[in-house]
Formats: sequence, C-alpha cells, structure tokens
Amino acid sequence: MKTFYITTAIDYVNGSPHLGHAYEKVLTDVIARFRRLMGDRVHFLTGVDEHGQKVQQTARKRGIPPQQFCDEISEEFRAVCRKLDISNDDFIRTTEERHKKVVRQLLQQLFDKGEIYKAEYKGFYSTRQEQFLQEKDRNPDGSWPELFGEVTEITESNYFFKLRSYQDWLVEFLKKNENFVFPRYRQKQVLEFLAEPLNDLCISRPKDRLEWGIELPFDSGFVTYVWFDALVNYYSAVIDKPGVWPADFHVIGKDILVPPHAVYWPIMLKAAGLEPPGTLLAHGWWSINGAKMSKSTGNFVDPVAFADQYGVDALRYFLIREMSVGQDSDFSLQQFLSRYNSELANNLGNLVNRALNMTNRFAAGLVPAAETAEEPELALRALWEKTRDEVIALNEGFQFHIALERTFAFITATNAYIEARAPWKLGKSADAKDQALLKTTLATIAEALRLGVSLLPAVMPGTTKKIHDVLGYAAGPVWRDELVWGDRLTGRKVAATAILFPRPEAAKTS
Ligand code: ME8
Repeated sequence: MKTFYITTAIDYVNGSPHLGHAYEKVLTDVIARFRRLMGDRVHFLTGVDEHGQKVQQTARKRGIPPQQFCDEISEEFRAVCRKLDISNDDFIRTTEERHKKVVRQLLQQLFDKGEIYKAEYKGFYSTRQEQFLQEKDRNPDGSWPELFGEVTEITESNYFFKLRSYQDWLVEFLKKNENFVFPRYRQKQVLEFLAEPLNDLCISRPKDRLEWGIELPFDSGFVTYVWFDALVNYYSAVIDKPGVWPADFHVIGKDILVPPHAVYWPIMLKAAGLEPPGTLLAHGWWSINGAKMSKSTGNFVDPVAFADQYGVDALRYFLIREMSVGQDSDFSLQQFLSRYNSELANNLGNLVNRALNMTNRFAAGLVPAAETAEEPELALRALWEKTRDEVIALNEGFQFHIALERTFAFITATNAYIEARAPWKLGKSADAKDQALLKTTLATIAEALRLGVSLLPAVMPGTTKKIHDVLGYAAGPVWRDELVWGDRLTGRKVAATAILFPRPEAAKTS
C-alpha cells in the first residue's frame, strides 16, 4: 500500500507564527487524521523555510547571525505544532544538511542535463528592496513607487532553469489531470497563467547580494533562489523513505499556488524525472475583524496564546467549522465565542453533562442495556446512519465545515431526544414499562453520544478522548467498526462529572 503523503507549505521564519499558519497546519492535520481513521498509512510533513533575503534582513536588523535567528523562530513554529496537537510525522528545516544535500544534487543533475544555463539578465533593480522589478511594479505614470527607493537598470549574470520548454507539457498535464488543483476553479487560474509564454526561471542570486542560501554546486559565486530551494523540501524529507513519494497532497495557501506550486514545482519534478504530486489543495485566507493580519498594526492572533486561553480543540473546531476550504474567512472573537457557547458548551458540553448526570442519578453510574426500541429510538438511529454516511463523504470531499454542521445536528437531535423522553419523569415512576423505557433512554443517550463524538477525532482529538474516557470507553483500532450503533457501553461505569468547555473569561464579562 502506498503511503498517503501529505504536506503543508513550509513557513518563512522572518516572523512569528500567526493564525494563518495555524489554520494550514490544523487543516492538514484534519486530513491526515481522517486518512489514518480510514485505514491509510500516512506520512505528514511540515516545516520551515529558512533561507532568503527576508530572513537575512530580519536577522541583520536583530543583530544576530541568521542561523541563530532561524533556530529561535523555528522553535516557535514547532511549539505551535505541539500546542495545536498537530500529528506531523516529520518537521523539516531547509537549513538542515539532509535538505541542502538534495537541493545540491538536484541542481547538479539539472545542470548536467542542460536544463540550467547561465545568462545575463538586464533589468531594473531596487537597492532598498534588494530585488529586480518588473514593468507591472511601475506606477500608472511610469515612475517607480516610493517604497523601492532609487531604481537603476543593471546587468547581472545568473543561472536560469528552462521552464519554458515544459510549458506545453504542463498544459497537457493539467488538461489530463482535472483534479490536480482543489478547489477545481483554481485550476482554471493556472491555465490562464499558462496562456502567456513562460519566462525561464532565474534560480540563482549572486553572493554579493545574498549570502543566506544554498550555494550552487557548480558555481560558488551564487546561492539558490529561495523558491527553488524551498519546494524541494517535500522531496528531500522523504528521499530515503521507500513508498512515500510522490506526495498525495500539498496543502498551501492560495497566494502560493501560481506560479510556485502549480508551475515551477511540477516542471522541476518533470525535468528531474520525478513523479508530480497528486493534488494541490489551495485554502483561502483568514482576515481578522475584516482586516488583513499584520503584526505591525496589532491585528494579529497568536495561536498558542489563544489556545491557552480558550482551549486547543475549541480553536481547532472554530477554524475548521468557520472556513469553507478554499474560501476566505474572517476571524472575530465575537463569532468564536458565539460558536463556543452555543455549539461546544451548550450543545455538546450539555449533552455530556446530561448523560453523566442521569446515568449517575438513575442507574448508579452504570450504563444500562436498552430494553426496547420505539419510534424515538429508531428515528435517532436512522439519523445516526444518515449522518455517519454523509460525514464520511463530506470529509472525503474536504467539506469539513458541513461535516461538522451535520455532526452537531446529530448532537442537537440527541439533546432533543432527551427532552422528548424526559427521563427525569420516567425515573419517578415505579411502573415496569416506564423503568424499561428509562433504561432504554439512558442506553440510547450514551450510545448516541459515543457515536456522535466518534465523528470528531480528526478535528477535536483531545475532546473525543476525554468524552470517551468519561463514558468509561476506549475506542477500538478500526474506526469504521466504531461507527456502528450497538451496545458497547452496556455496563460501563461513567464519570461523575466532566468539564469540557468552561465558560471563557471574555464571555463572563460580556
Ligand atoms: O509562503 N490565512 O511562507 P509563509 C491563511 N515559505 N493562510 C495564510 C495566511 C492567512 N492570513 N497567511 C499566510 C511561504 N498563510 C513560503 C512557502 S512552500 C515550499 C514555501 C499561509 O510563511 C500561506 O498561504 O508566507 C502559506 O501557505 C503558509 O501560510 C506559509 O506562508
């Protein structure tokens, strides 16, 4: 069986991790966990992108060597993974020798094949921004925007990768592989980009302009362009792992789809004789209270601090419930608290408390066996089967937000079932029929809760385990088997209470 290989983009370490980075990791983690539940062997890679101008500049501003700076910030990204319960199997840093070695090998191979050549490049250069500019960077009146400072035309020797000679191949490839990009409409954007002739890709930077990079194996006067270096991480991390390449999924933000992932990367692989990845999944962008995230304006959510304050699973739930994969979304504390209170605390949390309270009150804390099944029980069971099948299909199609909505509709229906059966009334009756119904009701509530929660481990792994724990239950190894209505909880001793979603501080004062 081929390993299901999934990756996130690797984050630039020129700033601390923010909510956008956290989302990408959580989304990828949800897919990885879901695939594991479905029985796949999964390899999940994330990491950091440590070379390039921005990193060199930021380290310089801080007055520390770039490697030391990278060491510090990489640790922050690792901490986000740990905090958010990300189940990555590996974490790659592009300053690691295992990566640099593969980049050098690939460059040498392409150079030897004649895919990389040296040429003079003439263009407008901004010394302040340390970058070549393009015609599209000009103001409408032809002048250069202020941020570029003095702009001069210079000629520089560089190495170029023959992107253009693979343009027709890539167009054909995209036409044959209609599902290469998800969501599908983004594949059209790639084809539109390819409607214009491609320029060959400049893959080097002279060392006198940029030192912080991987030296070209065939010319020590240059380092590798950061994208050519960074993309290779997906391959360098698994080169010694048989049965893993090609990647099944690269999860990335929409801003880095075209051209890096959808054009440079498949062409680089093709030129090197390697298989292309299966799918590029391009997610949308989070804004905060309607505005772009930016540290300088304070419009920034630190995912670790947020998870500390409101709970890891609450944050994971919100990110996945709120955003439809591929679309943009806004993160507002008000919306977060609204979902937290109504969906997590008052719906799921309430169901857990009721299940525990009533099992303790009416059955000495031991889940009884169901004695009958009447219309309300049969209806709840039918809803369960429909919900389970829909949720699996929705997850397979990356419609995680709707899958969660359906799962929580089942939780709501279970709460409504309790209201309809009113076990507190049945408990007062000495009638044998009422006592049988009470047992059935308690068994049904516990089983519905176990099942509903069994749909949540990919999104809320900690909460799922906690709820199974308080039901005296440990899930078995085959997930599909767990999703069958039955009597697995009969005779289990439930906990006295459970605190799952405490009222957040901010909500108390509002
Ligand atoms: O682009 N909302 O790194 P990066 C959602 N090093 N996602 C966001 C976001 C937001 N507000 N802001 C950023 C790079 N992201 C390169 C990648 S891969 C070989 C090299 C996402 O730190 C962004 O779309 O700028 C990207 O997928 C990831 O975070 C890393 O962004």
